Amino acid sequence: SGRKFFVGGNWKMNGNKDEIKKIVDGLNSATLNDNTDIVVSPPACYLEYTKGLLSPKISTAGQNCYKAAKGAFTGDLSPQMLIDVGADWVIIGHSERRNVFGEGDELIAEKTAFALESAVGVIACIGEKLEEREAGKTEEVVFQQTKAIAAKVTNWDKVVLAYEPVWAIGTGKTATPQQAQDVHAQLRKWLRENVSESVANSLRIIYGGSVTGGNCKELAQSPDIDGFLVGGASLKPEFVEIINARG
Ligand code: G2H
Repeated sequence: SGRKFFVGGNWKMNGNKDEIKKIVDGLNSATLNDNTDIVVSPPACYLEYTKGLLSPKISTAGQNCYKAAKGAFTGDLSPQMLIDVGADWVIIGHSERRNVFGEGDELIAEKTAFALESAVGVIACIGEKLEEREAGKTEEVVFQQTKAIAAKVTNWDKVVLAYEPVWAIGTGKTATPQQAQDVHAQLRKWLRENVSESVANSLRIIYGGSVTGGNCKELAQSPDIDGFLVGGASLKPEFVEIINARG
């Protein structure tokens, strides 16, 4: 496809200095595929510590940020702060931000635009809930989420789109390669019709939801799956197999 494989490790609200040191030692001593962009996303308070330990081959990402550089926004942080502690990326609109913290499409789109303007790459997350899939609304939901983001993005060079069906997140239920491929192909078609041919061809669309060392290789064969966003398994040694899933 010409699209460079991209694997992100979303540590969510896990880890402490001891555990992070062990995870990073494991990554630094592993043989990692040079044809993969690798990013890890520790809790924000450990971004600088993690960056300081990591091999320069691996980038870091925030798990969230706000849509302003600074100000009276207690408890939040800005893309400028992420850059200041060495992060190149930020995850925006993860299903836990949407569903636990109530973030909607509009806020997610505004955050995405502001992070990009601030020169932070964005891993923008979308995905349907189980009841939406069962009601046959998967495409409608992911198109609406993508449309909100697309309305505010002018340059897609530093965007990665993560398709994470909510029913597959942390549940041990992975989408089958065919289910994931189908949605990724539909998203690419949507981008072709609503953004541009070149964005449809170049944008990395990665899959997330219970990716493991055991299922990553088969998922990685699908032509429209350009990598993974990995939660639970990114805290474990098998993350290396996932990074190297394309071989
Ligand atoms: C989906 C994924 C990482 P997990 O949230 O973003 O987590 O791999 O644990 O399902």
